[in-house]
Amino acid sequence: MATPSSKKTLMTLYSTGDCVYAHRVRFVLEEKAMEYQTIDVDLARKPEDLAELNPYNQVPTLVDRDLAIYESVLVMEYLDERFPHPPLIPVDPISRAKVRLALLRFDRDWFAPLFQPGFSPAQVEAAKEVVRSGFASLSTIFAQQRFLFGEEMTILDCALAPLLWRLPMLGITLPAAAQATTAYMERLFALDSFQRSLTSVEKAMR
Ligand SMILES: N[C@@H](CCC(=O)N[C@@H](CS)C(=O)NCC(=O)O)C(=O)O
Repeated sequence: MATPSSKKTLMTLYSTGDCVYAHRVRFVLEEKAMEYQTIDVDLARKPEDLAELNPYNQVPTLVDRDLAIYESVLVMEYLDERFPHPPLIPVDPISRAKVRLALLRFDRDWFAPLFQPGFSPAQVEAAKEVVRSGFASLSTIFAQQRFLFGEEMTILDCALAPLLWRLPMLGITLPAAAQATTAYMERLFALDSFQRSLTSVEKAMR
């Protein structure tokens, strides 16, 4: 019989059905085969405790026992350290630094203009072209290796997959020559963990 002390406390993810950043975290949680519960936040009427847990009052916010952690990249890193299998961050310092720098660049140059407020329509259009040509030039990498950082999946792939999923919604079409990127994208989408990460809103995006 379960005693109070043996009861498992599920992690709680504050998420929305369409948030590209929360999608990253859902993907990592599924890749790690974690059990968790989701609080589906209505951003127009946020639950009061969200601001207590996260001073920025945003999703994704993950609560793991006494810890509330936010910022999708920090949450992905925390999950990888707390649940090391399968590993999603390389072990050597130089590779780790490279992965972190790439995440920073993708967030600033690709995600921010497309998913953050404060950008003009012209900046958004310019960012779409940057993303389209960026994924096209990554084709040379995907022609040689299965994932962005090598043969194993990393948090870089977990960060990019939700953007790739949203390309049709954003009106971004990959050029025909970017076949290897398209194959990479299909490989990610075919993963059980990715399929499980999708909310009903996201399922309807494609
Ligand atoms: N840099 C943050 C961005 C999170 C973010 O922008 N979340 C949006 C939803 S996709 C949000 O909570 N917006 C409501 C608000 O800022 O008040 C991350 O990577 O987690």
